[in-house]
Amino acid sequence: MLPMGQRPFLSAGGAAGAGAMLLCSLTLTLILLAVSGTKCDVKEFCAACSGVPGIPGSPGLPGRDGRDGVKGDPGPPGPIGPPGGMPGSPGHDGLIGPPGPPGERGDKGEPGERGPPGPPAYPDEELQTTLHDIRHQILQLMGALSLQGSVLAVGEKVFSTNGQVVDFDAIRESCARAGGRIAVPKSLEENAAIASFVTKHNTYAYLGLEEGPTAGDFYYLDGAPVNYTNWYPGEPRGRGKEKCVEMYTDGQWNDRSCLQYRLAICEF
Ligand code: MMA
Ligand code: CA
Repeated sequence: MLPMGQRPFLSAGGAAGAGAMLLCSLTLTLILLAVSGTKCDVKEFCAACSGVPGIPGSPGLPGRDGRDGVKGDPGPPGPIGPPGGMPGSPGHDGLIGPPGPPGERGDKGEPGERGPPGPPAYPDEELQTTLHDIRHQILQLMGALSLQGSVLAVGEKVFSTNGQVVDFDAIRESCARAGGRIAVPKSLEENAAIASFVTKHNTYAYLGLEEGPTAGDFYYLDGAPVNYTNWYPGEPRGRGKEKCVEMYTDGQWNDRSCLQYRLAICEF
C-alpha cells in the first residue's frame, strides 16, 4: 500500500482541487513526521482528506414557458392593394362658393301704410312775415345810405365811411364802436370799392393792415399774413419805420406813419 503523501490523484477535479489535495497530503506528511518521526501507516493513523469531485451530471429537461411580454408598437401601413377594391367613404363637404349673380327683378309690392303728416310748407306764418319785413327794412336802409354815397356792398361785405379824417387809432375805434372793423381789401373788387370813397373824398384812407416785427412784412389786424396787395411801385420802402398802410386816390398802397389824418372807412 502506498503512503498517504504519495497517493496519486484519481479525478479531474481541476487545478484548485489538485492544489488543495497536494497541500493536504504534504501538510499531513509533515505533521506525521514531526509527531512520530515515521511515515503514515494506515494501521496506526491517517487523517481524513476531502474526496475527488465527481463527474458533472447531464442537462435537465427544458423549463416551462415564461409569461406573455408587453404588447409591441403597431406596424407600418401595408402596401396599396390591387385595383378593383371597394370605393372609400365620401369626403368632407367643400368650402362655400362665391355668391351667384342677382336674380330677376321681383313683382312690385303692395303700397305701404301712409306716413305721419309732414311739416307745413311754411312752418310759421308769423315768422315768415317777420323775415319779409326785415328784408324790406334792410333794402330801405341800403337804398337811403347808397343815395348818400356812404355805403357800398361787395359780396358779403359792406363798406361805409362817415367822411371823418382822423389818425389810424381813431379810425379803428370808430369802426369798432359801430360794430365793424377798419376796411381792408382782400380782392380787386373790394379794393375798387374802397378806392371809390378815397377818390370821392379826395383823401387818402388808412387800411386795416400793420407791419410786423420784420420790415416789409404786413399782417391783417387779426394777425394773419396779408394775401392780397396793391402796392405802389417801389413800396413798401419804410424799412420798418412806416407801420401803417394808406391807399392813394388811384387805389395803390403806400406804407406810412400811423399818425397822418386819413379818411375813415369801415367794413361790416
Ligand atoms: C414819402 C412817404 C413814404 C413814401 C415816399 C415815396 C418821403 O416819404 O409817403 O411813405 O414811401 O414818400 O417817395
Ligand atoms: Ca412808404
